[in-house]
Parts: sequence; C-alpha cells; structure tokens
Amino acid sequence: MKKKFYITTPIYYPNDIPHVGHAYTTIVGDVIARWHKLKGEDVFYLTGTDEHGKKIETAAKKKAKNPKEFVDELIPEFKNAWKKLNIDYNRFIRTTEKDHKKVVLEILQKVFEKGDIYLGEYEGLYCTGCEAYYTKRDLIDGCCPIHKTKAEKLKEESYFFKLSKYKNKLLKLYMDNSNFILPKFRAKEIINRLEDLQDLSISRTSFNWGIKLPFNKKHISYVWFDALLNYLTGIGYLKDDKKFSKFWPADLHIVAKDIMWFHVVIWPAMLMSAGIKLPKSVFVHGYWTFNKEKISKSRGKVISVDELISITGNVDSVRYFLLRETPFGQDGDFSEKALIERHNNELADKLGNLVSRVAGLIERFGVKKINNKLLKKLNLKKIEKLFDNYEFDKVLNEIFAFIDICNEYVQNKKLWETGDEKNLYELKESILKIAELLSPFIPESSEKIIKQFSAKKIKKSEILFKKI
Ligand code: ME8
Repeated sequence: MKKKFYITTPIYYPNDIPHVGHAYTTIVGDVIARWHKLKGEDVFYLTGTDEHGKKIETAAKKKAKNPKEFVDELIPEFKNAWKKLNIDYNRFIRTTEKDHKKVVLEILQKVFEKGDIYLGEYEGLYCTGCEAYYTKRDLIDGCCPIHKTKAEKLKEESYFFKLSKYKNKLLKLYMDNSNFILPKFRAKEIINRLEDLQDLSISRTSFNWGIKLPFNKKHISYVWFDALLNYLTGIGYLKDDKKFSKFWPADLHIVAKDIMWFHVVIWPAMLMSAGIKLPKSVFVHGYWTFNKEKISKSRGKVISVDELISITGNVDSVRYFLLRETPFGQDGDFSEKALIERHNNELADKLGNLVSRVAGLIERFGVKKINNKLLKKLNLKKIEKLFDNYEFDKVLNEIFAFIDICNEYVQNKKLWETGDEKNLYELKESILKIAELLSPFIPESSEKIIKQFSAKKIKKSEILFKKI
C-alpha cells in the first residue's frame, strides 16, 4: 500500500485579499505536497478560508454587506491567487460549508458530554483582529502586540473549555514526541506559557455570525474552536470514513508563529477531549516583512499576489525566491530588488543558461549513451535528508551547486568545439534530474525542461527566465 501524507495550511480570514504572507505558507505547503507526490506517496493537501466570527462580521458591516455575501465575493480572490501560483491543492475548505458545520456541532456536543465544557462569565481585553482575549501583561500600552489597536474590554456569559485540565498531557506530548512542535526551538516558549494555563472561553453572545452551540442556541461558537476543526472536515470526518481513516492523523500542519499557540496547545487539547488521534507535526514558520516593514493593511504595505508575480513576470521566480531567501522557520524580508537579483543571477544566469546552452549543443551534435559520471556528483541522499528536514534553502543551494558543476563541465570540456556526444548525454540526463528535483519548487519551468529534454529531437527553445 502507498504511504499517505496529509498536509494543511491555516485557513485564512477572507476579510481582504491574500498577500505575500498567505502566499508563502500556501507555496511551502504546495512544495512539500509535490515532494511527497514525487516520492510516490498518496498526498492530500488542504487549504481554505475561515469565514465566521466577529472579524468577518465587522469587515462585512463596513462594506454594508451581510457576512456570507461579503465572503462569497472574496473567495474567488483566494482561489485565483492559488491558481496563478500553481498551487495544486486537493480541497479548498470553507467553514461556512454544510459538512463543516456538522463536524463542529458533533465535536462541541461530544466535548460537552464528556464534561469538558462549563458555563461561566468572561471579562477580558479582546482584540478583534486576533479574535482573541489578551491578558494585560501581553498588551503593549493597552494595545494588541500584533495589530497595535486598543484592546476592548468585554464582559459576557460564556462557555469554557477545560483547557487547563490538559496541561500535563500536553507537556507529556511535547516530551514524548519531539517532532510535534517544529522547529524544536519553538517548544520552549510554549512550555513556559503553559505555566499558568487558563480554561478557554469558547462561546460568544455579543455577535451573531457563527455556529450556534448545540446545547445553548444563544451562544455562538468561538471562531477558533470552529476553525481548527476544518482539518477534520477537510478529509471527510463524519462524511467519508474511508478517506478519513486513511488520511487522519495529519502528517503536517503548517502555520506561522502568530497562530502557534492555537495549533500546539488548544488544538491537541480539543482532540484529546474528543478522543481523536493527534496530528504528527506542526511546523511553525517565521514572519515576512516587506522592505523591512510590517505587512499590514492598516499600517504597512500590502502586496497582492498579482503584484508579486508582475515583478518578474514569472510565477516560478516568486516560488523560488520565497523558499530560497530565508531558512524555513526564520523571519524573512521581501523586496523587489532581492527577488529580481535571484531571478537574474540564479534562475536566468545559472539554470536558464545551462538549459539553453546544452539544448543548443545537443541540437547541433546529438547525444550518445554512456555511464554517467557527471550525475554522480549530485548528492541525492543529502538532498532528500535536507528536504525531509524542511531545509528548503539548503536543498536549493545543493541543487544549484550541481548546476554550477554542469555549467563548468560545458566550459572546461569546451563542448562547443569538441561536440562530444557522450558528455552531452551526461549533461542531458543531469538536466533531467535537476528539473525533477526542482519540480516541487518551480513546477512550470521544470515541466518545460523535462518536455524539452525528453523529446526525441532535442532543440533549443525560448528563454526560460528573461533577465530583468
Ligand atoms: O490566523 N509572514 O488567518 P490569517 C508569514 N484564520 N506568514 C504570514 C504573514 C506574514 N507576514 N501574514 C500571514 C488566521 N501569514 C486564522 C487561521 S487556522 C485553523 C485559522 C500566514 O488570515 C501565516 O501562515 O490571519 C499565518 O499563520 C496565517 O497567514 C494567518 O492567516
């Protein structure tokens, strides 16, 4: 039987169009999904949108629309953006879908019956941008550390999830399974914060847009309790047992550091309470800035996916840049200049140049099969290991070091003079391997290269990466 791999992105709030931060997570997910497909695994890649809650309700009100109408208009923006970026997902889940509502109701009821939900009163400082309460300590001058807006004082009757009950089980989870939180350095911060773990308010009465609690219809489910369950709905929980039992537990949830807490504390505790197996890993990546400024609608600069692609006019440059520029897990800075530099110096001058030179030479001289000594210089084992460790920048470095070796081979052997068909055969096979390894990162260009170099008559073709 084929090995399976279930990978997810966060489901984004459709309160505005997606930007480079959302694009980044979704591209990384796609790269990992494609890598596992390349290894012959049965992959399920889930992405989507988080459509309930006060944040969406407020955004809709501002546009004088009802929330469903408002999100319906934004969903095509997400789907088109992912299409343009060549994201090959298996499902785009929306939390307003019927099958998801059913899952949320069932889990709420289950956790309630288990005695893990009780009625209480909540008074706290709430940030609508985060859809989360803050303690005074977390706020900076009374403002949310992420959105910099004043936190509102809210007091409401609320149901609570007995999160604190799971403290020791969570600690044990991190101890027993050192891959649960990746990169590993992130775990320490969580363990510290677990010290004074409080129960979690999971219902609201102050607004309407959301799923009503099955045991008290006056209360709306907290948007995070609803949203996290998308990972179950996405692969057919309560709907398609065969699919669900095949793909669950998730192999990898990818999130950024802003929502780590929800995924490594609240989410596993919810699953423990519901008696459902836990995901294997949550990978927490860093945050991108744009020209060193925070990416934010209200404060800094936001760059859309269309703008992103238009800088070089090439989707693959964007995908390549985002994975090459910063180690996965660290913060990164996006700038047009840095993107153009990598596009010109690496994709055009190294990869593009190799492909076009060798194709031209083969067109002139042809190839003759021999034992490939050149290809042996590619360290496949190392690349696989780096890939499985999520060190994508190093994977690309390794592949590009081999591209350099191939370019030098053409140069040193003076192939334009010798026309050595055996050397050209070595190069042809090497280029095919390079294209295969690069295909998760730059699928469109890789496909072109593979098509060109597996043809019966190899010919020079149009330039892959036009220099800017
Ligand atoms: O948090 N750098 O949705 P969201 C890197 N609906 N990644 C970024 C980024 C940046 N500057 N900005 C956003 C939510 N992201 C919830 C999730 S999941 C059950 C519910 C990416 O629209 C990154 O993946 O605010 C981050 O975690 C996510 O978008 C937050 O998206």
